[in-house]
Amino acid sequence: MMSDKPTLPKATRRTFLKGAAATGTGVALAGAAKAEGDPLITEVQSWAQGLGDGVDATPYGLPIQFEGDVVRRNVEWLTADTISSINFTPIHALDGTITPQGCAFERHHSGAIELRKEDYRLMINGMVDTPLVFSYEDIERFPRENHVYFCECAANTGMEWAGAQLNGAQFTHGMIHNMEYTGVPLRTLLEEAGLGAAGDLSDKWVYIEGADASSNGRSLPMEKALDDVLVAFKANGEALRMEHGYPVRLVVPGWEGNMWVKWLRRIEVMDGPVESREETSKYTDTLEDGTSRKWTWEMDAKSVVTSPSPQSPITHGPGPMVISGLAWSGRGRITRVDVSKDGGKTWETARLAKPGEKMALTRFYLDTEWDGGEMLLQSRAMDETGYVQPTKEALREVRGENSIYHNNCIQTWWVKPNGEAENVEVS
Ligand SMILES: Nc1nc2c(c(=O)[nH]1)N[C@H]1C(S)=C(S)[C@@H](COP(=O)(O)O)O[C@H]1N2
Ligand SMILES: [Mo]
Repeated sequence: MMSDKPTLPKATRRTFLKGAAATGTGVALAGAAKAEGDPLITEVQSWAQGLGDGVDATPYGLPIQFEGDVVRRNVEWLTADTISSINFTPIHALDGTITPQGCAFERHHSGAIELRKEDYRLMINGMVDTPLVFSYEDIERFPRENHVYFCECAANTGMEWAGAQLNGAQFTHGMIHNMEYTGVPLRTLLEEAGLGAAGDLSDKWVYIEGADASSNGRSLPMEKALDDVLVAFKANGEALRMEHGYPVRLVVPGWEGNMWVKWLRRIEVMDGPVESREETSKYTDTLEDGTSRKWTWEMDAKSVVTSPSPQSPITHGPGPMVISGLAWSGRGRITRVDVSKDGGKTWETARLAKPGEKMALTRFYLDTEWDGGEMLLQSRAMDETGYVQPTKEALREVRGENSIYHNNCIQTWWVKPNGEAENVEVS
């Protein structure tokens, strides 16, 4: 991140200017502070006059104290207590795409449980040739895979249906995280138990339960179970955190977070869905006419500008600036993201930091100039199926305002001349 304080060393500065000319953003104005009269340049600082911490000061490191406000946060009035509740990833302060586990949102129905690997058991039963029980160690002996996927709670952005409500990308869009999972394909374990007894697999289901009191039971069509679902035990290289399902959770790429059963305990092969609480009274969408949609598993393409945003105002004045955000789709790759500064009247195509990956977060940037005026900032994602993220108005026309889940509308931030931003609705 460019600060407006230090003067860049000559060589760096020249390369930098060349780069700036190439992208045509005229970044030459940024970083124009003077060395003269700046004690941070002219005087030897305290940190250069003594020794720093030894290597074992923090055997498992935490972020430096100055980043101490980049934490998960909950919204107290949303739920009666913190046991059956949710908190939000500080997406306004992160960059790149990988969410560190320590600040990845949590959603529990009966609290996060402490389950030792030694006490861990996974049962596969029902219409299988041989019902099996795996220990943690057993699972680690099957061939494993690594994949990066986003997990989005279906309730993400759910508070915004009726109007702009929560003031910050963390709260409007922070029920999402994106990690690199290590795990065994669910297919492998089902095949180990043998699916001959299930006969024709095209109309079969699996019912998935967690070991916590809520169990969070969900039915999953066999087709998905045999496709890309993972029985995961590592995230971002290390063991799952307790709050994310240690020691083993289900990873259901592109599908609503509720199906990502944590503390995975039992998988039953069945000839139909269970229609449990979590897939009937919850995680269904009531439409205008009072009927409800069910089995809305896939997360539609969505995006949000993470900076600037209400918790991440512009602090540097007019001139070069980076607008940044995240885009994702439960149906595959993000192919393009457009950014509007005028509430959707005109659009510019953003730069994707990397080509979109299937069912994973994609980082976008718009390297641009700020004239110091107001902006109505929006982003609009497109995925490989040709789907375009809808406006709030368009979504309401189809879905009405009774919904909680699956709100993937275009978000607007009103950026003011003083650099502050506010959650507003323009369509
Ligand atoms: N066993 C169990 N699994 C669960 C839940 C739960 O309460 N218990 N919550 C679900 C919901 S609603 C979501 S959105 C995701 C959240 O995963 P996270 O807490 O790792 O962010 O886990 C799902 N899996
Ligand atoms: Mo959820």
